[in-house]
Amino acid sequence: MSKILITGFRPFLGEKVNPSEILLEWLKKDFAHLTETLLLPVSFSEAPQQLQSHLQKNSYAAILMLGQAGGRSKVSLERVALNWTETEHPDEDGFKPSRGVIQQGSESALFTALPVSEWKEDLLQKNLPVEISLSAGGYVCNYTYYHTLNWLKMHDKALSACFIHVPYLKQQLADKAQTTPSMELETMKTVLAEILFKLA
Ligand code: PCA
Repeated sequence: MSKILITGFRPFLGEKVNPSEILLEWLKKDFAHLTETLLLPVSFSEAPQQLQSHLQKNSYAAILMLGQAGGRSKVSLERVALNWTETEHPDEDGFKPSRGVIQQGSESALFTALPVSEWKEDLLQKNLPVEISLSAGGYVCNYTYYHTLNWLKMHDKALSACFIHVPYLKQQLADKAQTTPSMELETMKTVLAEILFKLA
C-alpha cells in the first residue's frame, strides 16, 4: 500500500522551532507504517524542487503539507493555492520575490481534491479546533502548495495534496504579544491522527 507523504518546514524568520517539524518527528516515530516524511527548507527555489523530485521517484496515496501560520488559532485546512506571491519577508536564502504570479499562463487558483469539508465537519464534531482557510498566505507555503498542485495536474496524477497550517506552540510566545494565539502540540497531533485515519 502506498504511504501518505507528509511534508513540514524548518524554523524560519527567527523562530527556534517550527511545529510542523516537531510533528514530522512524531510521525516518524508513531506513524512510520502509514507515512513518509519530508522536511523542507523555507526556500522559494528549493522547497517545491525537493518535493517534486520526491514525487518523481515515489508513489504516494496522498500528500499532506504542514506549515506554521503564526497568529492563527485553529488548524487551517487550506482549500486553495493561489497563483500569487506577495510578502515582505525574505526566505532562508535571503531571497524576497517580487509581488506577482507564480506560474505565468497557469490557473489563478488550484483547489485540493481532498475532502476538507468532510474532515472539518467530522473534526468539529469531535470538538477539535479546525477551520477551512481560503488563503495559505503569500509566502513559501502557498508557493510550494501551488507548485505541487500544478505539478500533480501537469503529470495527470490521481492523488491530491492538501496544505494544513498549524498555529504557534506556546513555547514560541515568549517574545510576542500575550494575546497571540497558540495551540498544544497534543491537539495538533490529535487532528493529524484523525485525518490520517480517514486517508488510510
Ligand atoms: N510557514 C510559512 C513558510 C514555512 C512555514 O512553516 C508560510 O506559511 O508560508
